[in-house]
Amino acid sequence: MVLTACDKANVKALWGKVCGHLEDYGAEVLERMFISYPQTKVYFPHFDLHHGSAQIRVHGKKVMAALGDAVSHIDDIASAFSKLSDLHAQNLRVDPVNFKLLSHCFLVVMAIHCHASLTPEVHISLDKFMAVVSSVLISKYR
Ligand code: HNI
Repeated sequence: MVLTACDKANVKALWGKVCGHLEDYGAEVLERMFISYPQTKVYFPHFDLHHGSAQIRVHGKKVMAALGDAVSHIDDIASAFSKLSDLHAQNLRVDPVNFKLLSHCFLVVMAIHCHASLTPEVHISLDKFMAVVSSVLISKYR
């Protein structure tokens, strides 16, 4: 998956609308994932997963901040995410299918809160961006 200059510009522009709401949007992404795809909950046995959970908010913010990092380093996401890739592959051992589920929930949240910005072109750029981020995070599994 290769992001074009246009994809990068689209993702950066959208991120400008997201970065003030990392905790709210991040928590919503996770909550939607846990409700729509309950199998994802197995990785969080140590979390309170009820609506409004402080742990979900804290973790949602971390995930969104990491995505912001990827936006800032969009030309070299692999280096920026090196440690995070190690963590997901070697410690957390999250099955790769789950990245598609999280990415989908992320797109849903963007569609709800940034609907005016989420043109079909921006939607596709964001989808590609999440595919690149996910491929980096699962790149160290072998
Ligand atoms: Ni993920 C921890 C980012 C997908 C399960 N994850 C993190 C952290 C970040 C992060 C940041 C905190 C690291 C630290 O504390 O040093 N995760 C991301 C990103 C994606 C992603 C950017 C995809 C876009 N993670 C997933 C998926 C799952 C997942 C799909 C499982 C369904 N992540 C975890 C778990 C932790 C985690 C579990 C540890 C949580 C904790 O605090 O114990």
